[in-house]
Amino acid sequence: MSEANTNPPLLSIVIPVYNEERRLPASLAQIDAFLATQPYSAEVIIVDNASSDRTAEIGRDFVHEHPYATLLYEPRRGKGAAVRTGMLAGRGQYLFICDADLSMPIAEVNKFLPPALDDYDVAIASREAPGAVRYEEPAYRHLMGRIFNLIVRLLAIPGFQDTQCGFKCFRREAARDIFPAQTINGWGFDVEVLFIALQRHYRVIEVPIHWYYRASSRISPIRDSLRMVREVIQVRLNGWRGRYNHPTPVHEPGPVPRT
Ligand SMILES: Nc1nc2c(ncn2[C@@H]2O[C@H](COP(=O)(O)OP(=O)(O)OP(=O)(O)O)[C@@H](O)[C@H]2O)c(=O)[nH]1
Ligand SMILES: [Mg+2]
Repeated sequence: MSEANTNPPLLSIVIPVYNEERRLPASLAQIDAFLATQPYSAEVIIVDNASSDRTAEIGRDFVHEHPYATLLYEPRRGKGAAVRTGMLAGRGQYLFICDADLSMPIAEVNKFLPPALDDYDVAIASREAPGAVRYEEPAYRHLMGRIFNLIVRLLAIPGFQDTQCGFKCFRREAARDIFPAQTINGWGFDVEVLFIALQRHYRVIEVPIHWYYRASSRISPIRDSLRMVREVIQVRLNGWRGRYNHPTPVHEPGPVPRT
């Protein structure tokens, strides 16, 4: 890595974090070791909202020791809110959403970058596309994911087998057009940003990855699943009402203006 502080980097890695004191230190260490071996420049943006454990402190310490890293605080709750803030703050040519659990090994990020991949606007990691491998996932979690995907395909986005994986790469121009129009702050934001991307005719592709299940205490299977279905319905209604039809000016920070 070089000159990450002066010139815009090639890659921004955006990590939403909520109560990640157990997983974050190892993940940041792995990302740091990986980036040190890569020829391109990169930055890391950690976005916390109201973690009640030592997450913010861990982030602060890391940022102190690594000039290419930034810690942001997002007052609105939810993964979607944190991701939007990070994606709009990133300076990279490619902006990569990255779950703190690194259930996709970070080295796979190169599958989303030139020279491996270039001809796209949005590339989403897929655990279902041909070539993908899932390790250690309990059958009930896979089943829940398949049912949710069916709902997503019926109601909002036909044609994508996995919209929910926490690793997605956006070309800068696409990110700066799509994320200001995002209205959903919860888990359903993935469906919304893909819906907006497709409506605006961006090239969205699936990238098969190797994915390791990591148990999470953040998702409540029943409550969050119902909320996510409501959010998918909201995306469908927003689409019908034309809410995503017009470009939304970037207003940072503060509430996202509605179209
Ligand atoms: N900032 C922020 N991050 C969040 C919030 N909720 C979840 N996250 C982050 O979103 C990422 C994904 O969360 P996980 O708990 O791994 O959920 P998941 O990957 O969908 O579910 P699993 O398959 O069980 O791992 C992690 O980096 C979390 O820290 C939130 O409210 N705010
Ligand atoms: Mg996870």
